[in-house]
Amino acid sequence: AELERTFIAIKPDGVQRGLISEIIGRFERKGYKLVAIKLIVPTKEFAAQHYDDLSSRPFFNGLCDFLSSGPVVAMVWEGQGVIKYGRKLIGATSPQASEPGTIRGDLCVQVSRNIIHGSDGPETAVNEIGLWFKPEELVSYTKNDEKWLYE
Ligand code: YYY
Ligand code: MG
Repeated sequence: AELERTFIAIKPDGVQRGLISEIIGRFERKGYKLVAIKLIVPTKEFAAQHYDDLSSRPFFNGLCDFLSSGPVVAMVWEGQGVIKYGRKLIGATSPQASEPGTIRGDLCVQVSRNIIHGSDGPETAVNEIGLWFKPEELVSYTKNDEKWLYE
């Protein structure tokens, strides 16, 4: 059905805290389709590329150290409105401001340990998917429930 795709990553804190299935479950139950997934420990250089637009911010160095400190679950999710609605599922950047019911609102406390990343728009989605995945790592398939999710 809908080919909109976004890049979602469970950061090292989310992995270490045992929240992989909880986070994947929320995207899965919503009705989005997983089209790529891998567990990877990014280098600091790779983390800096990923967060390239934040390089002038005071927290940039710590952020890149943190993202490269352990395994990250890198994923691509597909579905109608998944970029914008994925950000809604995730919640506000600071967990102190994230609404209850969102991933950050329900599952974490501090902005620098906010467990998940999601692309913030169509352009960043394309760039981030291209940075983290080779084209052949994206799997196109028909999911059985699509005919019940989309008319
Ligand atoms: O897209 P999102 O993750 O919600 O926030 P960004 O503004 O892109 O910042 C990326 C990342 O940086 C954020 O998830 C945590 C960290 N960070 C921080 O440690 N301290 C801040 N004041 C702002 C962001
Ligand atoms: Mg961002």
